[in-house]
Amino acid sequence: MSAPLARLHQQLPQLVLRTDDDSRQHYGLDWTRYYQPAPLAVALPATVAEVQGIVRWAREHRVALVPSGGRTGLSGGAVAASGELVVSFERMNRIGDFDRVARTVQCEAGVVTAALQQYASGKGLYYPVDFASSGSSQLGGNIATNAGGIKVIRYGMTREWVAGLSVVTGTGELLELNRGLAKNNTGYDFRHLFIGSEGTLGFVVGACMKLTLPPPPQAVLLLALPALADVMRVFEVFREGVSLSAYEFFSDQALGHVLARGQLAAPFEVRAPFYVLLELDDPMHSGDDSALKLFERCLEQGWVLDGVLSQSAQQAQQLWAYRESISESITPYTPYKNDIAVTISRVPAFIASLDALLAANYPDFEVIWYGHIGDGNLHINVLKPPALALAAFRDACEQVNEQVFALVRDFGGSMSAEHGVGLLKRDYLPVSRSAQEIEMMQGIKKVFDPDGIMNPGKLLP
Ligand code: 2HG
Ligand code: ZN
Repeated sequence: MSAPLARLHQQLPQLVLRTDDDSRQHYGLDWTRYYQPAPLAVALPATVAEVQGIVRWAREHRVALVPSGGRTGLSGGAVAASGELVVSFERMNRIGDFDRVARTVQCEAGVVTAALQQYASGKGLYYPVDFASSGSSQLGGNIATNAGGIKVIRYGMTREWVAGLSVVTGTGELLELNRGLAKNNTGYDFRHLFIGSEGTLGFVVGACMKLTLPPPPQAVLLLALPALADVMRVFEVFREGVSLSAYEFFSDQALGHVLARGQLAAPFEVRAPFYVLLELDDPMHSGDDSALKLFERCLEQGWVLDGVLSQSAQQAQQLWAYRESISESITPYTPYKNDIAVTISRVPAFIASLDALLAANYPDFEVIWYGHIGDGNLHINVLKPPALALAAFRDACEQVNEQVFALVRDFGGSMSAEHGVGLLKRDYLPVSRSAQEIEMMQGIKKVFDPDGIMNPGKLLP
């Protein structure tokens, strides 16, 4: 054990510290497959006081700290590749202090998203932020990255659900931000500054999360579409007539990879170039047949080739599986990921230009399209040909990025809609934020983290 680590152990004898290779590998990496983990060690605090002790020790010894939640991030925000101390929140996973009247509950940072969903459901309530990684992602990470997911169209991002935030800053200070209040107009709301800050200002140690009433039973409508342009035509039709809780799309190539795993049968007899998945209030339950009428209208227009409406909650889940398994099913191809967004009204023009650009620039690579298109958010995954070295592949993709991001900029879009910036997209921050903004961000970081020990190298160029 190095001298600083021995000192940490001396100062916090109860703190669980791991220095073995397996732990350093495991906790030093998230789902981004572009880095080699190389942390100094892993600390697993059980209390806020231990987190504060770690930060004070890190200041004294100038050791960089990397927060670690479920490590399901896709931009390298939780990667420790440069001798940092990883601080895992998995032992801080208590849910308590439920307030039925305020509809809030206090959670520690390491609470798994699905555990909060289950807790809410046990109270007859609902926590709506949801994604394929809900079973392993943790609230602290969701908050630090302002995670989005599949129901943003109705419920917004994680930011909307944080009524109070407990953070330990880079000086070891504990801040209790907003304390669950619905109204609190007392100046700068630091809570929102920490949400999405990717651990660069301080660590989220706890949060007062909002809950809501469960929606009526939801049904899933999966539609097969003849062309990319129809994705938004169909959206506009349904948007006018029903309340959507999800509007997702994916290409036939994406479906092909899901089906290749052999766990799901094809949803339609004939394959189509694109599919959209809509989640809406179940017409069989509400007796409202608007969704079926809208479906017929799209069919008559030729914008839809076929469709299936779930007849049970179980079938709805099966239909969701086509969309939710895409990311995992292409993981073996070490995809290069872009997660971009434009304003919803500009999506049709944007996807037409992007389609032409990708077709011209990636003649030899398979490009997989999918995403939360009802939020204007596209996940573009370029698959690595098995014979190509990772570094050469990444270089090739980054060259194309220049043009992709020029287009994003022209459309006033975001270069990272929901996956955050981390290490992977750090150098592209100027695509979405002005030089003045970035300078101000750096100034803000200095206020909360004067020694630059909180997740250094992430987010800010
Ligand atoms: C999803 O929407 C996730 O499935 C992952 O955000 C996206 O792997 C991706 O590109
Ligand atoms: Zn997504």
